[in-house]
Amino acid sequence: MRKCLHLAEKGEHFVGLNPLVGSVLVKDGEIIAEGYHAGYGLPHAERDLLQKLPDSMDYSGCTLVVNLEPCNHFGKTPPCTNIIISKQIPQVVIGALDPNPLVSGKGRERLLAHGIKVVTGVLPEDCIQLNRQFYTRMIHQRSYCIAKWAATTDGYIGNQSSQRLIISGEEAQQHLHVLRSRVDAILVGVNTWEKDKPRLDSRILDSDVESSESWNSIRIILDPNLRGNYSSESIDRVFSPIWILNGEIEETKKSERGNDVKFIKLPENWIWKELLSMLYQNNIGSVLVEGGSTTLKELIASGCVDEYIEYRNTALRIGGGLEAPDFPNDWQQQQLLGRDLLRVYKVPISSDLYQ
Ligand code: AOF
Ligand code: ZN
Repeated sequence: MRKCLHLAEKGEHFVGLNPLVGSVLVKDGEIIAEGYHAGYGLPHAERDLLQKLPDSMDYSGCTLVVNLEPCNHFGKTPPCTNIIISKQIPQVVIGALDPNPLVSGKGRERLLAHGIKVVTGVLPEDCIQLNRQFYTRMIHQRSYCIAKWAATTDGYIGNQSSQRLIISGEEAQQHLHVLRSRVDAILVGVNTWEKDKPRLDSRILDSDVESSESWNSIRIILDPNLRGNYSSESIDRVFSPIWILNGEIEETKKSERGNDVKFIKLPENWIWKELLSMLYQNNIGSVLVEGGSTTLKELIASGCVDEYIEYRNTALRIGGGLEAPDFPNDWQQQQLLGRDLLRVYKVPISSDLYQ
């Protein structure tokens, strides 16, 4: 199973909204073939493995091991259970069941119904952890949501004035830019958009690796009363498509420099769960919410945060200002980045239902 998890990781950055899946074929205690899901729309791990082997292959005594339950539905690719059954594989070992309502439990049932021996729940926590974004999306039918803020030693994320306050040092900034390059969208409230004039990019990373990948992730501004400045000059400081979630208009246009700008109308009395479901329906698998204070507080109160990240400066006190959100749990991970303490908490996903 550990080998499957390693193989699965090869699909990182390519599988889109799909899970990371690896598979091995074992005979007499030895791995005799490997496969993995290499990209969105491409064959699943099991099919990738099996289709590389000769048609004449005899599978007696073989066990197929996979970190996610084999699927039983037609998506972009045909069901993995079909090929497993047609090859007469006698035994399948599954890390954790698939949370996708189209599959969950049904893949295993179908294999059992065809007389295949099935073992489930092998390293289930590790299997779920690897795909925690996928599990969260499937369980809640919304985007995976990360709340991030930078705080001073005395617990403020900004001052009361209209001036921008720089809290984090170089190493923390660099860490943040890697994080930004890994999410599908970055969201800020209108106050932050106006006050900080953020570019919301991953420039430190991009200048290092010359990668333009991160430019394509969506920048989202939450502006229910449409108070922000969206002139071309303001839009064009960002090098990515911009979505403005608001309560007034629905409109798509281009800025002067050709940036995609989309005004998306929110339903009246919207709640965060709906907003994140709407983003998920628009193919946003993960969203990083960066502030400001009101946006973060409301989001956290909604219970829709899956991961909390704080960069706490250990040497800056400002004596008053906008308070950092109340963090409801104990941090699970702490690491010093220069003079900033990185603190992370990931909401646990119970493996009970997936074994
Ligand atoms: C597997 N093995 O390697 C993967 C699975 O649109 P499709 O056909 O790619 O189907 C996507 C769904 O299939 C996805 O939501 C998840 O439930 C399952 N992914 N299943 O047996 C794999 N990637
Ligand atoms: Zn499949």
